Amino acid sequence: GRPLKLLTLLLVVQGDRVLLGMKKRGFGMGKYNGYGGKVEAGETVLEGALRELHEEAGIKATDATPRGRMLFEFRGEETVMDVRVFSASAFEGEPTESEEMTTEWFGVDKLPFDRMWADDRHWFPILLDGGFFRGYFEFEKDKIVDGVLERTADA
Ligand code: 6U4
Ligand code: NA
Ligand code: NA
Repeated sequence: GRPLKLLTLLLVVQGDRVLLGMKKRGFGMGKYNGYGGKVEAGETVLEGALRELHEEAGIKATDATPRGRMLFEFRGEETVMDVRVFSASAFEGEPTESEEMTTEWFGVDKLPFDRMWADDRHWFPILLDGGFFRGYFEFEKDKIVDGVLERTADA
C-alpha cells in the first residue's frame, strides 16, 4: 500500500458550540476545520494534537480524548493521510488567531459544512453525539469520489 502520513485533528466542543478555524495558508486554505497537523518525531499522537491546537489556536486542551480515525486519499498523491481525530471540552487560555488559523465559535446547528472538507458532514454528527468512528474517503481535488464510514465501539 501507499505510505501513510500521520496527522491529528482536534475538535473543541463546549456545550452546543464548536471551535473551528479557517485555514489561512497551505493545505485546506480557505476551509474551516478543527486544529491539527503532522505528528513530529519523538511525540505521541496525543502530544502532537495538543501541540498543534496550542500553536494554531493558543489554548491547551485538558481533556482531549481519541474519537476516530480517518484515511484520506487524494487522486494523484503519493501518500494517504492517516488522521487521528480527538475531541476536547475543557481548555486553558483564550482562543487566539494564529498565522495559520482563525478562531471562531459555531453553534452545533450552524456548522459551516459548505466551507468545510466534504467528509466532515458525515462524521461530525457521530462526534457530536459522543460516538466513535472510522472511515476512508477518496478525493479528486476537493470532491469525494468514494468513501466508507462506520461508527465503532471505541476509538
Ligand atoms: P505545516 O506545513 O507543518 O504547517 P501541518 O500544520 O503540520 O503543516 P497541515 O495543516 O497540513 O499540517 O495538516 C492538515 C490538517 O488538515 C490536519 O489537521 C488534518 C486535516 N485534514 C486533512 N484532510 C482532511 C479532511 N478531508 N477532512 C478534515 N480534515 C482534514 O476534516
Ligand atoms: Na496545521
Ligand atoms: Na505542523
